[in-house]
Amino acid sequence: MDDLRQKYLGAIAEAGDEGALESVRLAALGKKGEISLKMRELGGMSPEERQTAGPALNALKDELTSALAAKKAALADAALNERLAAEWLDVTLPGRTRRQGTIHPVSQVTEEVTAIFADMGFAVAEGPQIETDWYNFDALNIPGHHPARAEMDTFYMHRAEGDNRPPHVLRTHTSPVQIRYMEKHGAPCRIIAPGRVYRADYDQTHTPMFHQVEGLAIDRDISMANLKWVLEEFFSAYFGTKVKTRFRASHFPFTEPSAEVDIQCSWQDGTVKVGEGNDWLEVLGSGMVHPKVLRAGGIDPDQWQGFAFGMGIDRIAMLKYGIPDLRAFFDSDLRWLRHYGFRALEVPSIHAGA
Ligand code: 2NM
Repeated sequence: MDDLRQKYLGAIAEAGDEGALESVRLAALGKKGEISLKMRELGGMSPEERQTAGPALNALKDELTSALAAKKAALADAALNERLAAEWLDVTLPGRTRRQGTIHPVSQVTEEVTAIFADMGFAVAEGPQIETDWYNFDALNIPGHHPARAEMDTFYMHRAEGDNRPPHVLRTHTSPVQIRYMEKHGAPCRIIAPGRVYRADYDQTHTPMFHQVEGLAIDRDISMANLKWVLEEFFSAYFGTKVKTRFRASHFPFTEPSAEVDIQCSWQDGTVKVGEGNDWLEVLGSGMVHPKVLRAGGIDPDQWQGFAFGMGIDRIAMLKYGIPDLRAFFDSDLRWLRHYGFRALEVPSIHAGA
């Protein structure tokens, strides 16, 4: 009995992991374990023998069971300590910072323009960038022979032979958005339509994709005077200083009369400053919406009239933020984006001025 005791207590002490410990348990106390077999032999003993062997075997079984449990707990403790040491984590370490992206000047300026016109009661309208030639041209009183319709200015969508849907183009202005808005909502209306437009043109000052914002205000008695006030209010808010405008007679198919609008500026050492000086900078086209255009939008020109205007977002972004090269806008150069981009959610500091 003592040999058995020594043998299994020794084996338990030596077991290095739970698997080894379980083997020891099975060898001693399992169904075919040495001690279990010995207990089965009790039945064949004389009562006297059984009286001493029985309690002794039971006591040994209890002792080994306790020793196994104690060792199992000790092994689990050791395993946990090992894990805690290996998975040690310094929660005081600073986080790994990831460089934040920036808001593109075009997005920033679109937001600024939208906010200013929203204050004057203009809603924002949007529409598809791929348009039918009816929405992009015919509805705007641009006839088939007009130069703006020539292949060289307009991107036409490819058409498979036998496709007899009307020709589709990449919109060359956001005016089709205004036609769709008139059709859907009727008069009166006051909207701006900012967005991407496309023209087959690429040089120092033109990119084949650029951004426009157009405005449209229709009511019973809207006039050029309202247009002039709205534009001066807009430019003054946008540039943060009183800006005078100059209207020059012009011509567009979709407006009559039409005017090109200049803003007051100064030229000094090759840089422009808006809102001061005696020079003028052309920034905008505008006019009273042509009766044919109103009719194309489903609005009765004998009942309603209104103004419309269009300007380049990229252009006014360059002017306000001193960005010299238009083509860099669309190069996705990270150094340029970090330099001219705006930080998202930037909290104004007390130094930034309210
Ligand atoms: C310009 C110049 C003048 C214009 C016209 C319209 C519409 F759809 F209402 F007829 N939207 N925008 C317009 C008028 C655009 O851009 C230089």
